[in-house]
Amino acid sequence: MTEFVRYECVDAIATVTIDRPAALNALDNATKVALRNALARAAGDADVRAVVLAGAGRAFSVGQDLRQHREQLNRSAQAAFATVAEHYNPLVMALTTMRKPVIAAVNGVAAGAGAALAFACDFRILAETTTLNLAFAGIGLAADSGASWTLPRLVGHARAIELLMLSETISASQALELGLANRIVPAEDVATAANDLARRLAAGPTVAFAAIKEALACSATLPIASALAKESALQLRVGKSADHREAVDAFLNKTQPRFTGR
Ligand code: T3D
Repeated sequence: MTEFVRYECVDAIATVTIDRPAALNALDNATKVALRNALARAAGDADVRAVVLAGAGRAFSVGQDLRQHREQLNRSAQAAFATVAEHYNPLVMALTTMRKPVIAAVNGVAAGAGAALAFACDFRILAETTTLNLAFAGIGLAADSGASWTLPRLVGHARAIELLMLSETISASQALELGLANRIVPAEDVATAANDLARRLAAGPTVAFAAIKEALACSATLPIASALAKESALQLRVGKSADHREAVDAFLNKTQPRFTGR
């Protein structure tokens, strides 16, 4: 828990909440560092088996804090853009390589790096009132925070280029149609829906989930033979897990498996 990011852990679910509601959870450096630390904490805690990323107040996050950005830009572009390597890249790596499922509870507007953080999660639950805007080109920038990697995977190249170049605001229902949202719910139900999904995932085969993420992350850029070799190596790793034995025994005994995440 810090001034700008809350960390709560209940029943194997870590909830990380960006908590600058007065600034629509704009990401200044202090917030980015706190977020990076919170995600590292969730990643490093073997008892955490699912993570929820949320925003406090009416926004998920409006991305880079443009007030701080202007101050830094006034010093030098070097100073302003150091944050990409120092903060945004580690944040996206933490989410995409987290060895447990991560759910974005998108309670409200998500823009720029805020939207990109949601895209780096494994699931996105959107409030039906949420809007998304890639925003980068709107302020004369290219994509960062992994948007050039996640977006085409989620929606394909043609839609990705449209979303990035036109910077148009899209509604939650458009996001659902495009494949950017897994589901949309009334605003007051976002936290519950995210928590319900997290509870279900936290009771699942965590080692297998980590391998599914790893396989999908590299499959798009591998030739089929290499993708098959990767699947086979991962399957061997997962095959040694206690959860695999438990599930096979449970199936053959006609009982329900009790996954422990190991
Ligand atoms: O080195 C680097 O920094 C590169 C990294 C870049 C990563 C990025 O994220 S780039 C993209 C940055 N984000 C944006 O460009 C989004 C800017 N915001 C907006 O376009 C709109 O605010 C929204 C579409 C997100 C929401 O619109 P709306 O009508 O709901 O709210 P609003 O009235 O525009 O904003 C409310 C307040 O939040 C307002 O402050 P005020 O007037 O009440 O004092 C506004 O200035 C402030 N705000 C919104 N976004 C930001 C922000 N303040 C600082 N930074 C923001 N990103």
